[in-house]
Amino acid sequence: MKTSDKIYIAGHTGLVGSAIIRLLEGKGFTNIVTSTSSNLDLREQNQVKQFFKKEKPQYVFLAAAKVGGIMANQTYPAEFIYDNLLIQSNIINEAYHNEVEKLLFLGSSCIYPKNALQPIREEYLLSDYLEPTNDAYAIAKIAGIKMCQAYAKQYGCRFISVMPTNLYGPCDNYNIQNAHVLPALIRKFHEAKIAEKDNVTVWGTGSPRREFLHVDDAANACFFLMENYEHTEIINIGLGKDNTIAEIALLIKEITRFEGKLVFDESKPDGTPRKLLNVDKINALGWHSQIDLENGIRNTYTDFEERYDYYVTQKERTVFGNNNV
Ligand code: GFB
Repeated sequence: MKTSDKIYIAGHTGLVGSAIIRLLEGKGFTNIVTSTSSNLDLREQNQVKQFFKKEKPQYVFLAAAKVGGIMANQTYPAEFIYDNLLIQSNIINEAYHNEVEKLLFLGSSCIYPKNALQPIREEYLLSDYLEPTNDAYAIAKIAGIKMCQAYAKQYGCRFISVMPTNLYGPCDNYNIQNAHVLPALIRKFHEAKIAEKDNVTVWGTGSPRREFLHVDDAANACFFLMENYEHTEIINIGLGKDNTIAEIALLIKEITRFEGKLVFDESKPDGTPRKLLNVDKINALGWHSQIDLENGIRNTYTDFEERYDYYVTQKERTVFGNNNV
């Protein structure tokens, strides 16, 4: 990509989209196109058609999706499947009709089977049953992958699909009911410290294992793959290490300097027992993550403290522009 190329970031206000914009601007890209959801509803076919016809982007990062944590996925499966199928189908189809040079579609590690062998290799896709708490979202993302592959096969489109692990960082969703675990716990511990509470509730048993990648690393990987990856097979993005939720909670407790106890609420779902991606494929191409978990969470907590009022007053952000895959 040249710095003058026209690049559309779908989902630019979300976790991933905003990180891609920070990265591109830092590299001197000057022709970035975005549109807010009040000006362009990506679920509306005709609006997306008009937008592509007018803007004619050369490259597309498809980071727009309806996303949320385990409870949001479990509570709103209809919205997760309907909105995501529409958003991605409209963008992928218009990218084809408007001769976009290359498109990168962001999937999610929840596309893999619930009981997949660990670390999860790309070829385990569709080899077994999905985790039921997020199967509607996962099916939508799998449809997006298959759509990119079908357009590549039938029309020769350069549409690639990348599968990031659980992400965190600036511009996340901090709405406790709908958020992913990391932002939810940052907010819970921070507010418990301020209110001098003696405990914080962590959902589930604390035993599930998750891999967390800082979103600036994920954005960096997306840029790298846009430049260096030409295959239709999916490719994982992760750092290759995981932790239990209890370990993550203890780390956040330490970083936020909360002095009380953790209480595990086992009435809340654990979700899939383990999600650790095999990242041999992207590592072999020459990309490696740069931000370790502790520094990444410290940086995220500093951003959260500095922009606390913004994060807690913002409208509920499950519709992405807010991608946290
Ligand atoms: O991040 P999370 O909501 O999503 O939850 P998943 C991860 C784990 O953290 C689960 C536990 O075992 C939760 O029970 N947990 C503990 C909490 N305390 C909390 C809390 O306060 N809030 C939340 N949210 N969890 C999502 C999928 O699965 O991962 C999405 O539902 C997407 O589709 C995303 O793929 C990356 O990792 O379980």
